[in-house]
Amino acid sequence: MSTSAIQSVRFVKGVVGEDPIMHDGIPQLAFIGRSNVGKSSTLNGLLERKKLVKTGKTPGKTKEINFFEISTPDLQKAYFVDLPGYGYAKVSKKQRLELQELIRWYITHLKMHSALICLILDAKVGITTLDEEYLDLIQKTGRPFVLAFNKVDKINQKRQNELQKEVFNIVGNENVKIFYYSAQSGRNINLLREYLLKGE
Ligand SMILES: Nc1nc2c(ncn2[C@@H]2O[C@H](COP(=O)(O)OP(=O)(O)OP(=O)(O)O)[C@@H](O)[C@H]2O)c(=O)[nH]1
Ligand SMILES: [Mg+2]
Repeated sequence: MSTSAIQSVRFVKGVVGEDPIMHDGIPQLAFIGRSNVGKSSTLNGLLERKKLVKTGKTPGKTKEINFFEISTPDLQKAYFVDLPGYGYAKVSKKQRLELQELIRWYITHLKMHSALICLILDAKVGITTLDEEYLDLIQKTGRPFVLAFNKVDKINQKRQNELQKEVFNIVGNENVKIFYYSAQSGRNINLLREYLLKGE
């Protein structure tokens, strides 16, 4: 068995604001990204449980910040945190702003050393203006992050090379950690899992 195998997982709770779980000392791996980019599918892929987290064709599926507690042989306990997506056009402006506030609140309230943000991007769509805004916010907080392009089953190598250049232009840091994977086909999701769990 791989040393990064996840031994167990359980859903703990969904939060929509201040909650003790934010500060209980257990490290958080947070999945943030546009609505419909595949955050929940990524969690299922990483956990190797197809239907643990609800996913859907209609954007706006996830409405709360959902905490899943996992345990691995190396890392005692951690939370995988599935957030609602940003940028879903088909809800009211009020709802959209509320979700935006919730995501921003989460990012800015994370404890510095006990969190890693996984910003999920759509390999087909590329980095949108909204993605750039959240990336900017994440970078300003100084918290560690990785960029994870999902849905690579929809693109070719040429497009992947273009994305790489786009990232360097935007982030201006050659050391930024980037993943290209598919939650659907499972391609390269093991690389993302290894990194998130072991940092390598
Ligand atoms: N082609 C392809 N489709 C994918 C992939 N990952 C997810 N999808 C599809 O994208 C849609 C959205 O997936 P979700 O996992 O619900 O996305 P989400 O980011 O959690 O969406 P919200 O909760 O609404 O923000 C579903 O129809 C998935 O089947 C992938 O790697 N490739
Ligand atoms: Mg979701």
